[in-house]
Amino acid sequence: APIEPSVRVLLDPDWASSSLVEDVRRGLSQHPRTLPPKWLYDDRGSELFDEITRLPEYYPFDAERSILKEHAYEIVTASRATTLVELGSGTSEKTRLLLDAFTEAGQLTSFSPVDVSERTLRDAAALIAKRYPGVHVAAVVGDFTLHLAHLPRGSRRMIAFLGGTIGNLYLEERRAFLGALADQLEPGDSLLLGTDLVKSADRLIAAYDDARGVTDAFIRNSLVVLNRELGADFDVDAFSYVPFWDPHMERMDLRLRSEVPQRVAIPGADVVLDLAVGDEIRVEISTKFRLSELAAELEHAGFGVTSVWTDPMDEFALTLATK
Ligand code: AVJ
Repeated sequence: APIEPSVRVLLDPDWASSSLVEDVRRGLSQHPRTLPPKWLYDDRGSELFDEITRLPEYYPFDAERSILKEHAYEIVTASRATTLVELGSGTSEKTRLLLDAFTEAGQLTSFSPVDVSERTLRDAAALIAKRYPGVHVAAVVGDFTLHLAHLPRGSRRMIAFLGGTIGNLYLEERRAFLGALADQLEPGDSLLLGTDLVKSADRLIAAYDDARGVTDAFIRNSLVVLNRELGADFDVDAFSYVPFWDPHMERMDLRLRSEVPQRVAIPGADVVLDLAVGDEIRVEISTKFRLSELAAELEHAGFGVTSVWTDPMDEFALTLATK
């Protein structure tokens, strides 16, 4: 029988509500009004994101998978890791390509997926424990921006941060995150970082404004989360979804725009929001990268770039950086 995965919960039961209140209060007082994207992943949001990854327009998922299909063995052997830690692991679907390569190389003793979504994490951990009976699965329910100091120890770790999720962080957050991560790692540990690359605005906009409106529903679900968690009274249909490419910051900027003058009460955060027609709330950014700048950023944080792999169309990159 497979060894049961262990699940360590670092988020206290109140975390979701207290940190949501703070995030909402702080974010909505900024210009533009901003909601932090981690709140997009409630059960419904996780489902919608899963659907996004299967959209024909959403190229990053397939591009990253094609890199892993082609190069996973090279990646794991280059890392020489025996412990794999995955940040923001979600369903860990693509991670199986890494786990298969680790198995083939006979290299892996333990796997730790880290995610804020406990439900998704428990399901993923159970599946993986079953499929890789020789690997010790130690899942962590945690926020990778807060809990880096509690990353599982282990001899020679590879920290995988896939999917382009780092693109969700604002510049200062990204610097702080990479610096804090580097500080936690021992010499020989490595980071496998997935980043989406700068490309034509048309291609980008299509990926974030899909024909079936799945991304619209995903972004709009942020208001449903506030209604449920904070007793807010957002009229979800009184907004339109406005995704655009910001050429200066080189990032997609995904917003909801008020279509009517409205007052929204968010009692759980003690906030009242007065919105005029055209007022916007930014729900998510998705930064796109250039490889030379990314390497400089990683080096500045304390990493050395070992190798970079891209897909055949050079749309997405996986960078292995070593401490
Ligand atoms: C999961 C953060 C990588 O930025 O492309 C997809 C999230 N948002 N469509 C991304 C997302 C809208 C996605 N990441």
